[in-house]
Amino acid sequence: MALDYMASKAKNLHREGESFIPTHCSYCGMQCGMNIRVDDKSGKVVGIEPRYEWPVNQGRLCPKGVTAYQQVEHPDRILRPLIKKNGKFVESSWKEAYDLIERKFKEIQAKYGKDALSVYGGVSMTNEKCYLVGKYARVGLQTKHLDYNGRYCMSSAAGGFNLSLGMDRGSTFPWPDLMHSDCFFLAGSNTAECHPTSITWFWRGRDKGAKLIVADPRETPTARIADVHLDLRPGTDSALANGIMHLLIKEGYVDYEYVEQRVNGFEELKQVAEQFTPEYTSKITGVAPEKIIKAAHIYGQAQKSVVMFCRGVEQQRKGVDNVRTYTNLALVRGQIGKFASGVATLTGQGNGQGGREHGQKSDLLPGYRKLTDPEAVKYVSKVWGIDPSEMPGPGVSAYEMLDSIHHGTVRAMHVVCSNPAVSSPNLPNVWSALEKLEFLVVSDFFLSETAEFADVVLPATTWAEDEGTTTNTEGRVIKINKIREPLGESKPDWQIFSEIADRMGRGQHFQYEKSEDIFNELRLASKGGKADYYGITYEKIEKNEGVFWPCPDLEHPGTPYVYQDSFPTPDGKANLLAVEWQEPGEVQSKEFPEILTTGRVVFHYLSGNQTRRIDFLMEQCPEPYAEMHPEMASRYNVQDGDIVELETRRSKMKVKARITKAIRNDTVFIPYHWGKELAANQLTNDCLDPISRMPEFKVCAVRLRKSQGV
Ligand SMILES: Nc1nc2c(c(=O)[nH]1)N[C@H]1C(S)=C(S)[C@@H](COP(=O)(O)OP(=O)(O)OC[C@H]3O[C@@H](n4cnc5c(=O)[nH]c(N)nc54)[C@H](O)[C@@H]3O)O[C@H]1N2
Ligand SMILES: Nc1nc2c(c(=O)[nH]1)N[C@H]1C(S)=C(S)[C@@H](COP(=O)(O)OP(=O)(O)OC[C@H]3O[C@@H](n4cnc5c(=O)[nH]c(N)nc54)[C@H](O)[C@@H]3O)O[C@H]1N2
Ligand code: SF4
Ligand SMILES: [Mo]
Repeated sequence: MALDYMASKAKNLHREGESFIPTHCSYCGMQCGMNIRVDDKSGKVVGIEPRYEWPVNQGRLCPKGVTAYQQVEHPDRILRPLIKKNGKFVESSWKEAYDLIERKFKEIQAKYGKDALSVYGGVSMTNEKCYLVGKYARVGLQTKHLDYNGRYCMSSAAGGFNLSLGMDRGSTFPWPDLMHSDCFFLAGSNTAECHPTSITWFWRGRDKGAKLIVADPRETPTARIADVHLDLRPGTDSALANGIMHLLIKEGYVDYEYVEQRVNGFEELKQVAEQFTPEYTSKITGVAPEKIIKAAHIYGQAQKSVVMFCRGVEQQRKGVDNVRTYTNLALVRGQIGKFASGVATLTGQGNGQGGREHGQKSDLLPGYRKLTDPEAVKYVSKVWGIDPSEMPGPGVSAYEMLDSIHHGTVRAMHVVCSNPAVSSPNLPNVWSALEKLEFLVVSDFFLSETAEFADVVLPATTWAEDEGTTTNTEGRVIKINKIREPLGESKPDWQIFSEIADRMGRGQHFQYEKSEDIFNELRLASKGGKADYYGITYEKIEKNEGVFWPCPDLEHPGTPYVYQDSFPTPDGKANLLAVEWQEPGEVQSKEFPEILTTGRVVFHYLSGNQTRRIDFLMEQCPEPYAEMHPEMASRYNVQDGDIVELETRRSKMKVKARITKAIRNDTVFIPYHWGKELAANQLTNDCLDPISRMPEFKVCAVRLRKSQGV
């Protein structure tokens, strides 16, 4: 009935002379279903309509989603390769660009060794491209230096889930389950702005009485609708989670049967949690004891609860610990592996999930196989047709790769689908590194701040000009459809990788005619790994509203719920983490007395290179600002709209003050979607989590003053 209604609604949207091609949004990990409207005569993209039948968004789209199509025919598109000559970009042919790349790559490798080349990838690409970028670096360029922007995004969740649950799948349940849950515990997630179409699932749940707990230093639009808002001091998440654990244990909310059968480490955890009384926890976190008690009661009493977190808890020096201490809560309540309950990290980028499974990370091979495992190397080498001795070993993480330019380890870089000159921490250090590179190639469809540093810019296609698959926040593998032919002379990334590999004399390993050929190779390469895609085909995805991995064979229906019977750890049990809280990498001092945190607004996406070009989004939010509490503003004699100068140990910048009670009075928040002098990342700390190597974007010490000039 509901579906009939939705189908008829979708039908009514169809216009004469236009085709409607189903696909998914180019932006966040919700991967909302949408139809792209194409003018039949010109073949041009003219608009967008939601897909009412798609289970995850059911017709809803956010402001970025409804304008996503405007990227495709945008006048700023790069249509031909660009070569920098005398400091200016000049259009060139593909042949000229490839000639130069081949010559420089070969020269640099001959002079400094194979590993002097590096590849920096991104997960707005399809699974096919994310898989191939790994093979391109390791087989095409024969370098170990490969990493990607997901290192800044979800690596702490990945690290935490691997250690606690034995595998890194972002969600343990499908999203529509949420409306049947009794309690949502959201930590460090501004869902209403960053995964807006998720909010309706919470509302549906709340219509039936479900409760919402939000842990965030700001009273975000998400926190505003919460039953309890835990307004913690940035960087204190594991203490907060331990404080709630203390109460779950003390007040009899532990599911001892589940713990006994399925979980290791309860006694150690109990010992650590003992000291985290509400008062002690409050002292560290700044959250009132009553709120901690209320949250513990709500969460403890819920029969079907979900703990969900996002970058607020992950982008910290102790991001992995944070993820694990929040996961502890779901484990002791016996919630994981069941309907409408469990644990999830909200996937950031469109293909943040799939893009980290198939060997784009410096230490991983397809299917989550490890580069340090000789059997894994043997298996993947066979699929790739190389000798295992030719497989480069593990490289270093994204930020470390950029930093290593200063040490002469990395001499040239190919950046694909990322804009690290905006998105990296401690930008002054990154900018000088990019300047030092002997040769930089950037593949993008819009000229980014990173591309401005490049010697050669290659025009890639947008998501609408090629087909492929992505894996959404649920772990559901879905199909992205080709909407139109590539604009100008732009080419899909997989074709660019294959052509450069061919120039490097490795063309025999890159014989593909279409994305599906690559997907079929990925299926084989992932076969038997934890993220097993072998049983997934394009046809199966289209027939079934996507397929959840793992899916080991063609008859297998896919796995919407993971960990139902056991965890993929050596003993089949999950591992609790007992850990003391530690201060963030940088704490407030007399010199730098306030806390700086950074994040997002609903109207912009990541480095902003895509959304800063969309008029509607720019009208809504043209520039960054510093959000601060009236009490902080009065400490510095700042009025709303004044220009303030913020300074950290790295650098300083000027932005407008936005005064609001919706933030702690010791914390300043700046959205990071702008570059150059407007980049929040000039200020952030490049301190890394020891396990995930993720930078601490969410906490550093800052001082501010009212600025006299602009
Ligand atoms: N509109 C929009 N949507 C997006 C994106 C975008 O750029 N714009 N990007 C996508 C991507 S790639 C990602 S990764 C996700 C990110 O989605 P989110 O993680 O939800 O977004 P952020 O704004 O980075 O951070 C979330 C919240 O963490 C809070 N926070 C800061 N410090 C702490 C802390 O120490 N502890 C806790 N508990 N919270 C803290 C911030 O106040 C903020 O409200 O969004 C995806 N969706
Ligand atoms: N201070 C601070 N910094 C942060 C964060 C934070 O919260 N605070 N969050 C971090 C997070 S979670 C993330 S995900 C990163 C993101 O950081 P980036 O990866 O640098 O951000 P994007 O804007 O997604 O950059 C993608 C680029 O690739 C292009 N592009 C998009 N799709 C394709 C494609 O298919 N092919 C090619 N070749 N190009 C494509 C876009 O035009 C854009 O220029 O930023 C991180 N940095
Ligand atoms: S919620 Fe995410 S996937 Fe959905 S329309 Fe918005 S940006 Fe696109
Ligand atoms: Mo992200």
